[in-house]
Amino acid sequence: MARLSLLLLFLGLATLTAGQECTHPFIAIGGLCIYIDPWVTGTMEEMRAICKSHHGDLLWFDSDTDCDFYQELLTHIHETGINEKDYWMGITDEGHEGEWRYIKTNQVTRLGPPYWDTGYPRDTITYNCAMFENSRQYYWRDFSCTSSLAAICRYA
Ligand SMILES: [Ca+2]
Repeated sequence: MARLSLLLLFLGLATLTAGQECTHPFIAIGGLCIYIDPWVTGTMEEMRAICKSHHGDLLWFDSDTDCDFYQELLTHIHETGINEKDYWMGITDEGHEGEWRYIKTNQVTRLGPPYWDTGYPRDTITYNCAMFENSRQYYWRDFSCTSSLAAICRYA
């Protein structure tokens, strides 16, 4: 009987993990809870405030070597037809020029492929915020933080 209960417990946990629940307006993408509104745009700071008002933050990755989430995010963006926009993510080198860190975790991001576009980020204090650019097939580039873009929020 104890063995059966244990089995049921394991099955229950497995179901919970597979059918990940996200709080509105977040939806499950690649194992994370993500919120994207392509019609709301603002500076990186403004968009971060919007993410935070939904108990999230601008997108950060847990591991630079795990491309699965990135792949599923891009598939979602293309399949839902919101692939004509550029999006902020939570990466900056503001205050530590040349060292790009996730705002949420303060972890240093890896440079080069598979995320950053060739030649980016550049060596300038004019561009201190990172974005996914539609015209670069959503490879990352550095950009002026005061530009007006949509954002990808992740539940925090
Ligand atoms: Ca910079």
